[in-house]
Amino acid sequence: MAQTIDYDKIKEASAKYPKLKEINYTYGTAGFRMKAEYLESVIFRVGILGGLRSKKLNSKVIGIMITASHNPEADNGVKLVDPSGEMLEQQWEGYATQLANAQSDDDLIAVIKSIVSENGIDESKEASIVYARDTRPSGPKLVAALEEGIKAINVAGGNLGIKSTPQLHYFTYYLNYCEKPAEGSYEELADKLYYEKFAEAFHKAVGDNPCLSPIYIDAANGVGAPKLKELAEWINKINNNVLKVIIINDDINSQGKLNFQCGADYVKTGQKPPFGLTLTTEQRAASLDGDADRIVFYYVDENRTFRLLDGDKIAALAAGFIIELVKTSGLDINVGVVQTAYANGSSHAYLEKELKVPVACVPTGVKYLHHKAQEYDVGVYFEANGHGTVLFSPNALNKIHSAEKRTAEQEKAIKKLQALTELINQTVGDALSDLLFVEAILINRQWTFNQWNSAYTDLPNRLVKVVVENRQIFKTTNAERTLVEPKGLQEKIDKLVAQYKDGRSFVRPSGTEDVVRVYAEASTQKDCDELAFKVAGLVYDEAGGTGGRPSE
Ligand code: G16
Repeated sequence: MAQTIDYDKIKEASAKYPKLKEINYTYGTAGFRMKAEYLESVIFRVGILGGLRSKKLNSKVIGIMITASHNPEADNGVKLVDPSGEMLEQQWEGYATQLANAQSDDDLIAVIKSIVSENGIDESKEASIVYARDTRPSGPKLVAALEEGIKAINVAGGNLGIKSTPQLHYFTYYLNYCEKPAEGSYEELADKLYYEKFAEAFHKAVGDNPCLSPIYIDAANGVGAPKLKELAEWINKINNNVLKVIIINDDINSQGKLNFQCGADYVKTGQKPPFGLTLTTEQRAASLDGDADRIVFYYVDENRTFRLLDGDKIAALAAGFIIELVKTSGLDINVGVVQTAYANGSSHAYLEKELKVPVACVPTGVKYLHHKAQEYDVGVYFEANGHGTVLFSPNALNKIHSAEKRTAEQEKAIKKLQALTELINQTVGDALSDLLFVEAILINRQWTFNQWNSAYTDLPNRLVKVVVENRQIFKTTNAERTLVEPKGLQEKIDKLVAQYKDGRSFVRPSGTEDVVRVYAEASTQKDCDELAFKVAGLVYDEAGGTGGRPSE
């Protein structure tokens, strides 16, 4: 069927989804994200953009995910996924913003036409989109708007139903680059192929090593709960003794529970366990976020102190294990780590000085980390908030999968590396794949969380949110570590930081929430808290703070 764009049809359909006049939309850190009631017109238009992108890329399948991940339940959001399963190319983020802000239906048509002409898009190309949503109550209505957009541009759409964000990324990649899927609905296949792949890879990576104690998983009352349950069933179908997960905060049906007092963001920011979990010494636990693309681990040590094993610790564990395997295997492969400004100073020092691995720092957002990580043979990237993965370049994969004539020890290391390449979801950070990856390394090492944690000691750190009138006035440089605007504010922050031993602080506007984030670290928790709230107070006073002034 020829799929020429019918502009009258788009205009007619668009009349049902008028743009809200007062809102200026921005494609941010992870797509459009805000209160769900403002999103219908945006999501209708994202359906159209997905069709254009697919036509532009020679009919490759484009993914669209409706989620607001770690945000409160009342928010929602949408992002596009490129055919390789990676985030949308940045130039097209600009098109997304232009489309979302087109005021009238005529403006919308004009923007579509300009995208078509700038990109030399052949309107008659076939195009297809797959889409999914998380468990938010606003999801079905937004899916309906998306479907109208997809229909208006006359494109094939495959509804995957409720999925985790990484499942959507993986399935998009699978449809474009793997064998044609067997018969069956996409909704079922997207689960089956995902579970099968990661369950088998986990067994390979674990080998005959004994499993560890059970791990409590706080699923943030989100999509991770049913998906992890099913994944664990697949794993234990192969060998019943290898993974013991106890899932808590798994209520996806009661309103108001998603990410509320639980989940990876709550635990990382508050540095405390989620609601509903009391840990005894050495009991192991982890928290996912609302769409299961991040994970942080934690436990309580023998002094009853809460210990967080965040994205920095995951990066250290993964890089340490991979470097050791690469050395043993004798393969000529380089390893690098990518972090953001939120990486703890101690983790940076550990990676550079102890593991002697190059470390790059980029702005917040998986898209930045992912691209930087592609510069290494093996690029390990994790944001401190638990979002990340490991990328194996085609060169590394080739060496790992075709190595010949090796000693038994080298052979073993290569087999392990092979398994790891399959176990990690290389399309995007994935809480479930990361959980299996971490667990496999710990099983291989037979380490407790305490042993994992002992690699280095975090500098005390604190994250504070400040609500301001307009967060767009905050402009940063130097991988978000320095404020350029509002003018003069950085100098004032520097003066405060200089008063504290090992002090460091930076300020940046969030790309997913309507807040400015303040990060601080210092040699003691007291100093660090003091510094964080002094900087937050400064931001509040000098840059239009609203609501309450931040206080401890
Ligand atoms: C998203 C992004 C992450 C980012 C986080 C917070 O995560 O994918 O890369 O770290 O937002 O971003 P910001 O500080 O700009 O609000 P998620 O899990 O919410 O999709």
